Amino acid sequence: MDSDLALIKLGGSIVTHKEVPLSANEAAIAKILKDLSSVKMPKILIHGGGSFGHYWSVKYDIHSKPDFYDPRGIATVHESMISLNEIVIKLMMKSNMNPYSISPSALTLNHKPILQKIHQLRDMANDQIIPVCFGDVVYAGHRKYSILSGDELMTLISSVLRPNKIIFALNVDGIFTDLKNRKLIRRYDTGNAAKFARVKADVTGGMRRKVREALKIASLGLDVWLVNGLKPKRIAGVLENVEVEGTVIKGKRGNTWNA
Ligand code: IP8
Repeated sequence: MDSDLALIKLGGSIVTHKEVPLSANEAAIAKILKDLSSVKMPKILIHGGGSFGHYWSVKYDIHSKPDFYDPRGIATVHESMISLNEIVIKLMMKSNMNPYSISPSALTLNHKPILQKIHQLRDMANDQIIPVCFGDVVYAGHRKYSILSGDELMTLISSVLRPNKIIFALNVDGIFTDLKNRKLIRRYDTGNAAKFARVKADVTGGMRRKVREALKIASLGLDVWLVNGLKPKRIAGVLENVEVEGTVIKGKRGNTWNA
């Protein structure tokens, strides 16, 4: 059975000013937290890297492919993600939430979920603690490292915990049929072959990666929402079953997607 649990990813374009290196968008984060703090359901939060982790991973040419990378780069990317995470955690404390930061290294081994650890996230969420994880550079064994994106974490956690609310918060309203006329796809049934807009990719695949991970999750039979996190009440609205502007990808077991 799918559990009463929300899994929410705040994208890097929401938690940071993407164009300004090492600049957190504290105002946007605080607004989202204000809405979220009034919704009582158990939650797990994930956040992206934006102008922190992505900025440094581009500079040091570190990718999702396990490889030998500059140790200074690995330390720098990780340190920047810890700094960004600390900002998010502090804002959550201010919003009277009970966050608990967990590094993705503690939840995964070679990009696979450590089941017991992932199950503990739900136990913690049921105790009104909000586990907060983030995209990061992780050790991949044999002197290799790789970027594990927050989007990938969404899929790993969804596959184990089957949350009933899975939300990717973006800086756009959802998925558009094409970028020119910006016609929003409000509901996407994975059986149909819809053409998604081609969008600019960043180091971990940007929107394309997000859509691919969302479709993977939907193929587990779980609904996935993509909503604009910069517009008030959209994330909270999904949690409260209020109809909001955005895209819902309807879950259907077995469908796969090659994006
Ligand atoms: O922003 C990747 O996480 P994402 C974070 O969810 C790093 O793709 C360290 C690049």
